[in-house]
Amino acid sequence: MNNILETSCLTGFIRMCHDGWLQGWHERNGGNLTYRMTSEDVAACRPFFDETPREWVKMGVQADNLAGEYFITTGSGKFFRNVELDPAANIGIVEINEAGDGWRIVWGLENGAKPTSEFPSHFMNHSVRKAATQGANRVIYHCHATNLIALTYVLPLTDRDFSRALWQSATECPVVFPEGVGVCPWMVPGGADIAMATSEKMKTYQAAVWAQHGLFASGPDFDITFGLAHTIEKAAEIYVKVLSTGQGRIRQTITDDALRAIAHDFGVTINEEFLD
Ligand code: 2HA
Ligand code: ZN
Repeated sequence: MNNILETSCLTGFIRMCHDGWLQGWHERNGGNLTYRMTSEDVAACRPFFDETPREWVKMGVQADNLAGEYFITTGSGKFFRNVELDPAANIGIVEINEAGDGWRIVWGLENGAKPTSEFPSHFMNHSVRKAATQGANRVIYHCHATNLIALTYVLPLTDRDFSRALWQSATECPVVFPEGVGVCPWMVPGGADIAMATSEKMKTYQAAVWAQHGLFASGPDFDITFGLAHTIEKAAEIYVKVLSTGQGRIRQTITDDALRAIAHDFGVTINEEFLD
């Protein structure tokens, strides 16, 4: 291999950034993506790492189970739209220190760029999802999914209300996220508080809604994570159309027993707390 951009981890990462841009979820510098690399990914990329890594930077959050890990991350203030055109300027690879509380850039993020402003949230979510999935989770994705954001103005901001509205809006939803989704109230982005609130939700859920802001989604690989975000946003779009065309009146929907029947036939455990 002659070029780090030919590695499967970077081609997959860049493709997902472009896919998100094509969906319209990444206006300006909106959204961010991180991927926890496997040891094979690190071995394939290491020959292309900078000769001298950059300075260690403390994060304000800490996780023992991520000490020594490597992440691919989008850059702070960078536009998803530009990632494919110039990966090394818009994304990079960071190494986490042995204390699990700091990062340093080992590749990319050229010209003084930094990891995403949401790196603390991504980091805490990686820690929680890594533990919850016995190491399977590797991707955390934040996007400004339009219809989902719209719903945070009209639905009660509870896990139950959002989970039910999404499940009822597309028959595949209870199969894709049978545990439901978490909802965080509006919070200032970029800091440790929103990181902690989101990671609390991600102990139970694969995805969390940020009121008046967007979606946090997790998964084992790029396809599953993007597919989860896509499924949630598609269901939100349907629900927005249902509310709009019916002027708020819903004539019929998927019943709770029908949701149970889907879960039964597809072999998933639906969160009974959210069913009547
Ligand atoms: O990267 O989306 O939440 C910009 C954002 C912050
Ligand atoms: Zn955002």
